Amino acid sequence: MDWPATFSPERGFVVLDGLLDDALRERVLAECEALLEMPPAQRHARDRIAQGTRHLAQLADRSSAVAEVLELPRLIEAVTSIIGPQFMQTDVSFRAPQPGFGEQKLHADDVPKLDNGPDRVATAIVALTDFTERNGSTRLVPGSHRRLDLQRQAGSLDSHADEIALTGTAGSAFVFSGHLLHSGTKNQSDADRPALQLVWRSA
Ligand SMILES: O=C(O)CCC(=O)C(=O)O
Repeated sequence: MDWPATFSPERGFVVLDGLLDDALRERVLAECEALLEMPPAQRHARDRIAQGTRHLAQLADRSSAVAEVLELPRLIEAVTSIIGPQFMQTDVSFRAPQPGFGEQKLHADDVPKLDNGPDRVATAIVALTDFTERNGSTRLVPGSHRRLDLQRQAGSLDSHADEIALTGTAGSAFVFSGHLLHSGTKNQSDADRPALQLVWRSA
């Protein structure tokens, strides 16, 4: 697949190959694993296992390694190219579908766009393991942030003819307009598929 290496306004996404080096990726994973092992009384209220998927919430304040990821210049540059330089972080979480789980409907991370005005939301999925065709990689529909007909269907579509699977190596980040239809897919491998899920909104 020919991935855009700089943000493509028409397609609505960019792939940051190797954003995290192995050392930072392993620290993120280790700190997330430690949080997952916390006794229930010490967990964040929004940490949960739901539908075979492990979630950790509000990681900017709970993991120094994740806080470092949020400062990476290539990531900030990609977000800026989608929603401009003034933004706030609205979600910093960890999502790891276990084998057999993770399938979602195609959705957007904002209410449906009613016009083709500027994008207000940017989303990044940071792969903490290789994303393959089988292990629940994220999928998206290129250009759907500008398709008002598809915006109205966000949250109700099981699939779309134009969807693509975002496969890539561990440490890569997929950064896209939060209005783009996207979703997790079913993890058909025998290992968890951990990733960071980051969302920004223009201020
Ligand atoms: O983990 C993924 O691949 C995407 C998850 C997602 O889009 C969501 O949970 O809203």
